[in-house]
Amino acid sequence: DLVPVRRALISVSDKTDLLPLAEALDAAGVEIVSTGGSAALLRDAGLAVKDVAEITGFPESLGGRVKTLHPSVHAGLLADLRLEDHETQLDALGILPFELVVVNLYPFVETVASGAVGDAVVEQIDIGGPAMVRASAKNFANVAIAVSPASYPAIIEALGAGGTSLAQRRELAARAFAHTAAYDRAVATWFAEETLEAEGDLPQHLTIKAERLSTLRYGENSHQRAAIYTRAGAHGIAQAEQIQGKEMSYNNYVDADAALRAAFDMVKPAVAIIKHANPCGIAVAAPNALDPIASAHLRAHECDPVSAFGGVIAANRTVTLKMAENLRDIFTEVIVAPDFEPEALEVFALKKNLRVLRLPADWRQEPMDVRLLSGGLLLQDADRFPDDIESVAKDWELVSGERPDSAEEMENLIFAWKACRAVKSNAIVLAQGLATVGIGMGQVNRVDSCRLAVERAGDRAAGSVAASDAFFPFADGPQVLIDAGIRTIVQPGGSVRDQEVIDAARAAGVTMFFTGERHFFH
Ligand code: 93A
Repeated sequence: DLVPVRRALISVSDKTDLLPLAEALDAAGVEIVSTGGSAALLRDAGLAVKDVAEITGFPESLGGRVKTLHPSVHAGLLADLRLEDHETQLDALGILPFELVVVNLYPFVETVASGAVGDAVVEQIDIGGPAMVRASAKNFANVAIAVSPASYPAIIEALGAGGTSLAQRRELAARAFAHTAAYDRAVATWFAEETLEAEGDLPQHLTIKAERLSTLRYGENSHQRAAIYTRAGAHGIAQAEQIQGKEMSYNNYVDADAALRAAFDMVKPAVAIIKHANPCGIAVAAPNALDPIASAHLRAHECDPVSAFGGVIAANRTVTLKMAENLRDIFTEVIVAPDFEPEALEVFALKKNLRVLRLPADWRQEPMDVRLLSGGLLLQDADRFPDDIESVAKDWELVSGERPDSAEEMENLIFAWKACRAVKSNAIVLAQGLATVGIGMGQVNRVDSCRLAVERAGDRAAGSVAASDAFFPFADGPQVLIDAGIRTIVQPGGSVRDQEVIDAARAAGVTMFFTGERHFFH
């Protein structure tokens, strides 16, 4: 079953180790037939090569799309010389058979990985190559097909042994079909994704690749195993640098991410303090504050100093010495920020247990949210505010009372509305001067969230603005806010009882806006 090699067809994109193979073929007296680039390389090395065009009598055309797609090539690959009839027909057609085919395909996967799109990728879909590979592999009784430089040494060895063996050709054929199958799968995947992307759709298939970064002491509770995983190319909390402190826990990571969500929704210097994934204070720096981030922290802390004990803090600016000093006597689990003044780190160094995390330089909110379910998962666009929320807010529907007369009032209302997104539903946020003063979170009815927010705010409720993450189903919730002296309420609107809610606001002379957009967070 040895098939001596008399004629070889070479057409490769990856030209690694081609020369030693071609030299061995040449030395063994094998005739080499080859395509444009491959032929040029071999000729440059001084080897005798015949152009495919000489065999086909047809020039390489259409910018290379048609090179080897010709019966003179394919009859030479597919003829089964165990059959007398095939041999006679080849003779009659004046076609010579190939006993060795060396082909690897256009670098499709590499082209996609390089970031190419559209026609540039389509042009890298090899048609003639796979046709030759599959033809030769089907005809393994007569032809040896090499799709990878890794197969060359065994072929060189076979030349010396008088030809390729059936076992060798069969193994090469199996690899060849695996190669073209993988190639077509890559093409199909690209098409599917490109099409969905073009239609603005979510992906049909989802592969989330993550590598274990480290095991954690335990999970949410001490009897649960846990580890943190990092996704390649991501720039999130998982990639943050821990500068000091005890090992990060599972809950620390969850809370740190929640804190970032709240702090980075704000454009001005802002701080969020989180407990159990919920904010107990979010604030922007006071106007004209000498040390804006320190000011933001103190104001966030004042919202609920009791709950802030053992909190997780995120700042959206470099943490200053002043802020570090203010934190000296406040028990804090974690602080995460884009950076820290060296002097701030010196102060933190005295608090050995405090975990200090520096964000990756290109930290950004994830564009998508994933949540595991039993038997599947949920994927959604991340909940975002428009970058131009100030101009969007100009179009909020005023359903009761007067439009706030100062820009500061409006800014405060937008602040409360944004802060709502970081609070677990049902969320009610009371704010004054760009700082939360009362937060009602995670209640299963909205009126309880209103009561909680008002209770937390105490005498600060009067004169504050309120934001609700979703519409009020009844007038009872807004009534709690109104009775506490809140003058302005922002909410999505859209309840069947909107009119009752509007009437309650109007009766109290309270300003109410409908945003038309909900910000549930579960
Ligand atoms: O454009 S093709 O699909 N049409 C063909 O007829 C054809 N024949 C060989 N691509 C074709 N090839 C591919 O060209 C081979 O699979 C190989 O990857 C490449 C080698 O081209 P060159 O020898 O010019 O570098």
